[in-house]
Amino acid sequence: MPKPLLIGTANLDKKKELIALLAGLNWDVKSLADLHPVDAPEETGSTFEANALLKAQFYAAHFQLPCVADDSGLEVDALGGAPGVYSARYAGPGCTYDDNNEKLLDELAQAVWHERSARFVCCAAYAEPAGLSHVVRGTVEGHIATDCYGDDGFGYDPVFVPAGHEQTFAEMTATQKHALSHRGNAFRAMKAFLETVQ
Ligand code: ITT
Repeated sequence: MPKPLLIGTANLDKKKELIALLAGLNWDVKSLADLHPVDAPEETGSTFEANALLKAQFYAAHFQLPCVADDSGLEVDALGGAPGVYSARYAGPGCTYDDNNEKLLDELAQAVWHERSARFVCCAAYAEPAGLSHVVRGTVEGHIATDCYGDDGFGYDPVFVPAGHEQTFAEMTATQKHALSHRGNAFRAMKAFLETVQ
């Protein structure tokens, strides 16, 4: 009988990616939509690791289920690593993905290609109600495009061109993105860990 594993994210775009990335595991994968509603915890950490662990531990304790969560975002070198852990709310409270991309493109308006280097980071955390936890990090290097391109994916995908490619993540299929992405890298490592604690 597979053990239950909760995906602890309130972001439906991330949830869709995590379900795809965790496919094939011998765990009974559940999302927050399968359980009673709960407010997301405040992300008070200053690192992706701390926030990923905080979310996994919060949902694991609240639902008394083993849980995986991710904290992720975009680090732009010319902006000193911003938006970083503030990626979701870069353009202010209640902002949309489009607001964030518009702000980012404005900030980089004067930057030429080699000044537009950036990376996506994803820290994935696993936590059990009894206390066992495990955190892994995945990254993907790339550049910020000069405009938005493509309709797939979410968040900053229309402005992120992974290194060695000419299309943004939003111009790629989900399968192509997962093969390269920060979340793909983090959750391939997490999947290997989950196979050992089943
Ligand atoms: P949860 O905390 O409930 O998981 P969230 O959206 O608040 O949802 P984060 O705090 O980790 O999650 O913020 C991640 C933000 O970083 C996300 O809202 C996007 O703006 C951006 N981001 C992360 N991964 C991305 C990806 O694969 N493609 C594009 N943007 C991404």
